[in-house]
Amino acid sequence: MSRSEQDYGFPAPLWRFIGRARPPLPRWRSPLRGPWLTSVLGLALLVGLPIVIITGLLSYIAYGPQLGYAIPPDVGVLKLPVFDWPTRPVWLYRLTQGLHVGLGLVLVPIVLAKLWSVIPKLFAWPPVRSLAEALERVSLLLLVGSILFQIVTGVLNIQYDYVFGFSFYAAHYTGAWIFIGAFVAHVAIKLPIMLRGLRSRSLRAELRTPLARTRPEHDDGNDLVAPDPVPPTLSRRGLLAVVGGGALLVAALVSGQSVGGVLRPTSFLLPRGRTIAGGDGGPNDFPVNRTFAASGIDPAATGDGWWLELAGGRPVRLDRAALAGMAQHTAVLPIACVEGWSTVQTWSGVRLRDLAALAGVPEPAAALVRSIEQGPFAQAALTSGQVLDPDSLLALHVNGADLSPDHGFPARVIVPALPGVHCTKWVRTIEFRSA
Ligand SMILES: Nc1nc2c(c(=O)[nH]1)N[C@H]1C(S)=C(S)[C@@H](COP(=O)(O)O)O[C@H]1N2
Ligand SMILES: [Mo]
Repeated sequence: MSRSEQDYGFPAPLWRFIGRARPPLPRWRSPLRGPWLTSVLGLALLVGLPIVIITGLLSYIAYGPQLGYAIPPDVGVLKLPVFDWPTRPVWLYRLTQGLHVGLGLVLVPIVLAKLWSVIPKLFAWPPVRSLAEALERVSLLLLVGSILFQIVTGVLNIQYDYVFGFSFYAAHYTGAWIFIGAFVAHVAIKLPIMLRGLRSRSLRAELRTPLARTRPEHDDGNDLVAPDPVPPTLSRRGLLAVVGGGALLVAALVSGQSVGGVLRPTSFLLPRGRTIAGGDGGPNDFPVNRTFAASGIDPAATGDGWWLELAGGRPVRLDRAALAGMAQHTAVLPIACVEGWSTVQTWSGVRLRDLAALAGVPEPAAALVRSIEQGPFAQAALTSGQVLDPDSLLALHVNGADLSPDHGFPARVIVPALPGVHCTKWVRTIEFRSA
């Protein structure tokens, strides 16, 4: 027991009894644990996690929940004040979602190191010593449980490994709010302790301290410093190098899927970062999420008999030749998937606003796009601003060639800054809604 009995107002005999009743809990004896180390790791997370939180919430808003087709469809009391997701800059969702997934992964080694640094507290005896401490420990249970839950569900989702029997979106969104609440409470409680911890040692001096001169930290009464430390086998700077190196390694292994270019082939570990549609270096040779074969669409449905239906105003039917006969527009736009990967290509086709005008709804309040495909990606909603942007297309071509079946032939939606999941492929119907 690292604290004196007077601290908690227990009568001395009771305190001695509690001490003797201690079960054989593991004793944590690393000489590296202490308030300074925990504070340094905490500071890194205090800077990084808010970015992951905010970009995650922005992703929910980017789905356009106000249009009624977002996932999760119903978030109950966890509603956010939403706004129409802009179409400029065109790389907005690429940036926010690349950061959410990429930084989220990069922080995993730091989260694990932080948990390692505070693990003695999990085994502190007695487990609670006051009501305030009991409340704090419940909030820590929520904090640690929710961040591990967010990491596990997030990683499984970007690996397309839906081993859990619940909706990823609903679970990750709910988990996010539990984490946000616990995180805010934790920062409020610990900020002064963290600042004191940071001031207790000099980072520069620590980075110059080799193993031979590594000594345990001064105990600030927070149960982190081992009462009976073993000799160090690693210096504190060595530990920071392992953790920082781990974060950098993750960055090197995942950033290629969002940054692209020469870094694309480095995105090992991620299923869509390196995969390419044809592998032939041709115009359609860029990452594909769901192949035509996987969509289960009958190939006959996308052949010569295919037509596009415009609804909501004057009903119009257009076959591919009719669409190709309309004014064509070309735009260089990213597809940015919610799973973090993105790819920038040169798309050509008919402007969505021209199709809206043709249908007699030149100023639509929204548009609902339906695919030939059935299932969760069968429909997506667009805001007025997304329909009217001059670069918003029903694309027929990519990089000068016909879209390949995998990329949505005969026609797909591509809209600047729109989450990839709403860039519907194998389009059947566009319904323009009046105000
Ligand atoms: N009809 C249909 N459209 C779709 C999909 C799909 O599975 N079916 N996948 C969406 C997703 S999740 C993304 S990120 C983009 C880009 O995926 P792609 O590479 O499969 O085209 O297309 C979107 N459009
Ligand atoms: Mo996606």
